[in-house]
Amino acid sequence: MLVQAYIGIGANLGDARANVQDAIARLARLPGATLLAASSSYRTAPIDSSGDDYINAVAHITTSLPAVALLQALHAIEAAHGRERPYRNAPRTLDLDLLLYGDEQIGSATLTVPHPRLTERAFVLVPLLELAPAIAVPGLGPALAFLPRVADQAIRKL
Ligand code: A4P
Ligand code: MG
Repeated sequence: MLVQAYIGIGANLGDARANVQDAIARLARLPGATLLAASSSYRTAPIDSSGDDYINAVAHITTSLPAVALLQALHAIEAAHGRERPYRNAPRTLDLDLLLYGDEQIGSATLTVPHPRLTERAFVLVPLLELAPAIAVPGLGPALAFLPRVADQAIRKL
Protein backbone atom coordinates (compact mmCIF):
# COMPACT_ATOMS: atom_id res chain seq x y z
CA MET A 1 0.00 0.00 0.00
CA LEU A 2 1.30 3.44 -0.88
CA VAL A 3 0.90 6.26 1.61
CA GLN A 4 1.41 9.96 0.98
CA ALA A 5 3.64 11.56 3.59
CA TYR A 6 5.04 15.02 4.26
CA ILE A 7 8.51 15.50 5.74
CA GLY A 8 9.62 18.70 7.48
CA ILE A 9 13.26 19.62 6.84
CA GLY A 10 15.24 22.07 8.98
CA ALA A 11 18.88 23.10 9.41
CA ASN A 12 20.77 25.93 11.10
CA LEU A 13 24.34 24.66 11.41
CA GLY A 14 27.00 24.42 8.73
CA ASP A 15 25.87 25.13 5.15
CA ALA A 16 22.18 24.93 6.03
CA ARG A 17 20.92 25.61 2.49
CA ALA A 18 23.09 22.83 1.08
CA ASN A 19 22.08 20.47 3.87
CA VAL A 20 18.39 21.00 3.05
CA GLN A 21 19.01 20.41 -0.67
CA ASP A 22 21.01 17.27 0.08
CA ALA A 23 18.23 15.98 2.35
CA ILE A 24 15.76 16.39 -0.52
CA ALA A 25 18.14 14.51 -2.84
CA ARG A 26 18.49 11.70 -0.30
CA LEU A 27 14.71 11.47 0.11
CA ALA A 28 14.48 11.12 -3.68
CA ARG A 29 16.84 8.12 -3.51
CA LEU A 30 15.21 6.48 -0.49
CA PRO A 31 14.31 2.82 -1.15
CA GLY A 32 10.56 2.39 -0.74
CA ALA A 33 9.79 6.05 -1.35
CA THR A 34 9.17 8.35 -4.30
CA LEU A 35 9.67 12.10 -4.06
CA LEU A 36 6.63 13.87 -5.51
CA ALA A 37 7.54 17.46 -4.74
CA ALA A 38 9.70 19.69 -2.60
CA SER A 39 8.74 23.16 -1.45
CA SER A 40 10.84 26.26 -1.83
CA SER A 41 13.45 26.80 0.86
CA TYR A 42 12.63 29.42 3.49
CA ARG A 43 14.80 31.42 5.87
CA THR A 44 13.14 31.41 9.30
CA ALA A 45 13.89 32.85 12.73
CA PRO A 46 14.59 30.20 15.42
CA ILE A 47 11.49 29.25 17.43
CA ASP A 48 12.18 27.85 20.94
CA SER A 49 15.73 27.35 19.69
CA SER A 50 18.98 29.27 19.43
CA GLY A 51 21.70 30.05 16.94
CA ASP A 52 21.48 31.23 13.35
CA ASP A 53 18.34 31.52 11.28
CA TYR A 54 17.07 28.18 10.02
CA ILE A 55 16.56 27.03 6.48
CA ASN A 56 13.29 25.07 6.30
CA ALA A 57 11.44 23.19 3.58
CA VAL A 58 8.85 20.42 3.26
CA ALA A 59 8.98 17.34 1.00
CA HIS A 60 6.00 15.35 -0.28
CA ILE A 61 6.58 11.63 -0.86
CA THR A 62 4.66 8.46 -1.46
CA THR A 63 6.02 5.49 0.40
CA SER A 64 5.49 1.79 0.97
CA LEU A 65 7.41 2.02 4.26
CA PRO A 66 5.50 1.70 7.52
CA ALA A 67 5.65 4.93 9.53
CA VAL A 68 8.21 3.62 12.03
CA ALA A 69 10.51 2.41 9.23
CA LEU A 70 10.17 5.79 7.51
CA LEU A 71 11.17 7.55 10.77
CA GLN A 72 14.23 5.28 11.00
CA ALA A 73 15.16 6.17 7.42
CA LEU A 74 14.84 9.87 8.30
CA HIS A 75 17.11 9.37 11.32
CA ALA A 76 19.67 7.66 9.05
CA ILE A 77 19.70 10.69 6.74
CA GLU A 78 20.14 12.98 9.79
CA ALA A 79 23.01 10.78 10.97
CA ALA A 80 24.69 11.01 7.55
CA HIS A 81 24.81 14.76 8.19
CA GLY A 82 26.52 14.27 11.54
CA ARG A 83 23.43 15.28 13.49
CA GLU A 84 24.19 15.46 17.20
CA ARG A 85 21.61 15.81 19.96
CA PRO A 86 23.32 17.59 22.89
CA TYR A 87 19.91 18.85 24.16
CA ARG A 88 16.36 19.29 22.92
CA ASN A 89 15.93 21.98 20.25
CA ALA A 90 19.71 22.41 19.96
CA PRO A 91 21.02 23.92 16.72
CA ARG A 92 21.28 21.14 14.13
CA THR A 93 22.92 20.32 10.82
CA LEU A 94 19.72 18.58 9.75
CA ASP A 95 16.33 17.78 11.33
CA LEU A 96 13.78 15.65 9.54
CA ASP A 97 10.31 15.42 11.05
CA LEU A 98 7.50 13.17 9.88
CA LEU A 99 4.70 15.74 9.68
CA LEU A 100 1.89 13.72 8.12
CA TYR A 101 1.58 10.04 7.21
CA GLY A 102 -1.56 9.61 5.13
CA ASP A 103 -4.54 10.40 7.33
CA GLU A 104 -3.13 8.37 10.22
CA GLN A 105 -2.97 9.50 13.83
CA ILE A 106 -0.12 7.77 15.66
CA GLY A 107 0.80 8.17 19.30
CA SER A 108 3.61 5.85 20.39
CA ALA A 109 6.64 6.35 22.61
CA THR A 110 8.86 7.19 19.63
CA LEU A 111 6.47 8.60 17.06
CA THR A 112 3.66 11.16 17.17
CA VAL A 113 1.82 11.89 13.91
CA PRO A 114 0.61 14.45 12.93
CA HIS A 115 3.72 16.16 14.30
CA PRO A 116 2.43 17.75 17.52
CA ARG A 117 3.76 21.26 16.84
CA LEU A 118 2.92 21.35 13.11
CA THR A 119 0.10 23.87 13.39
CA GLU A 120 2.00 26.24 15.70
CA ARG A 121 4.91 26.90 13.37
CA ALA A 122 5.15 29.07 10.28
CA PHE A 123 8.36 27.22 9.26
CA VAL A 124 6.22 24.08 8.79
CA LEU A 125 2.84 25.51 7.78
CA VAL A 126 4.05 27.89 5.05
CA PRO A 127 6.07 25.33 3.02
CA LEU A 128 3.41 22.65 3.61
CA LEU A 129 0.68 24.95 2.28
CA GLU A 130 2.88 25.87 -0.70
CA LEU A 131 2.76 22.19 -1.70
CA ALA A 132 -0.79 21.40 -0.57
CA PRO A 133 -3.00 24.47 -0.03
CA ALA A 134 -6.09 22.38 0.76
CA ILE A 135 -4.45 19.83 3.05
CA ALA A 136 -6.21 18.79 6.25
CA VAL A 137 -4.40 17.78 9.42
CA PRO A 138 -6.03 14.62 10.81
CA GLY A 139 -7.96 15.50 13.96
CA LEU A 140 -7.49 19.25 13.46
CA GLY A 141 -8.91 20.19 10.06
CA PRO A 142 -7.59 22.42 7.26
CA ALA A 143 -3.98 23.52 7.83
CA LEU A 144 -4.77 26.89 6.23
CA ALA A 145 -6.95 27.82 9.23
CA PHE A 146 -3.86 27.89 11.49
CA LEU A 147 -1.85 30.31 9.33
CA PRO A 148 -3.16 33.56 10.93
CA ARG A 149 -1.98 32.34 14.35
CA VAL A 150 1.66 32.17 13.20
CA ALA A 151 1.63 35.48 11.31
CA ASP A 152 4.11 36.98 13.82
CA GLN A 153 6.83 34.38 13.04
CA ALA A 154 9.54 35.62 10.69
CA ILE A 155 9.75 33.60 7.45
CA ARG A 156 11.07 34.57 4.01
CA LYS A 157 11.02 32.51 0.82
CA LEU A 158 14.48 32.17 -0.75
N1 A4P B 1 9.45 11.87 17.32
C1 A4P B 1 8.17 11.68 17.68
N2 A4P B 1 7.35 11.97 16.70
C2 A4P B 1 8.13 12.37 15.65
C3 A4P B 1 7.82 12.78 14.32
N3 A4P B 1 6.54 12.89 13.87
N4 A4P B 1 8.86 13.11 13.50
C4 A4P B 1 10.59 11.62 18.22
C5 A4P B 1 10.15 13.04 13.95
N5 A4P B 1 10.50 12.62 15.20
C6 A4P B 1 9.49 12.30 16.04
O1 A4P B 1 13.37 14.44 17.98
C7 A4P B 1 13.18 13.86 19.25
C8 A4P B 1 12.40 12.57 19.12
O2 A4P B 1 11.11 12.85 18.64
C9 A4P B 1 12.97 11.58 18.13
O3 A4P B 1 13.83 10.67 18.71
C10 A4P B 1 11.72 10.86 17.58
O4 A4P B 1 11.63 9.53 18.05
P1 A4P B 1 14.77 15.03 17.60
O5 A4P B 1 14.74 15.31 16.13
O6 A4P B 1 15.83 14.19 18.17
O7 A4P B 1 14.82 16.36 18.48
P2 A4P B 1 14.32 17.81 18.16
O8 A4P B 1 14.23 18.06 16.70
O9 A4P B 1 15.15 18.75 19.00
O10 A4P B 1 12.90 17.75 18.76
P3 A4P B 1 11.60 17.95 18.00
O11 A4P B 1 10.54 17.50 18.94
O12 A4P B 1 11.63 17.39 16.63
O13 A4P B 1 11.64 19.50 17.93
P4 A4P B 1 10.73 20.34 17.04
O14 A4P B 1 9.53 20.68 17.82
O15 A4P B 1 10.60 19.78 15.69
O16 A4P B 1 11.57 21.65 17.00
N6 A4P B 1 12.93 26.96 14.49
C11 A4P B 1 12.98 27.16 13.16
N7 A4P B 1 12.91 28.40 12.65
N8 A4P B 1 13.10 26.09 12.30
C12 A4P B 1 13.18 24.79 12.76
O17 A4P B 1 13.30 23.86 11.94
N9 A4P B 1 13.12 23.30 14.68
C13 A4P B 1 13.00 23.09 15.99
C14 A4P B 1 12.86 21.72 16.46
C15 A4P B 1 12.91 24.21 16.94
N10 A4P B 1 12.90 25.52 16.32
C16 A4P B 1 12.98 25.68 15.00
C17 A4P B 1 13.11 24.55 14.16
MG1 MG C 1 13.13 16.61 15.07
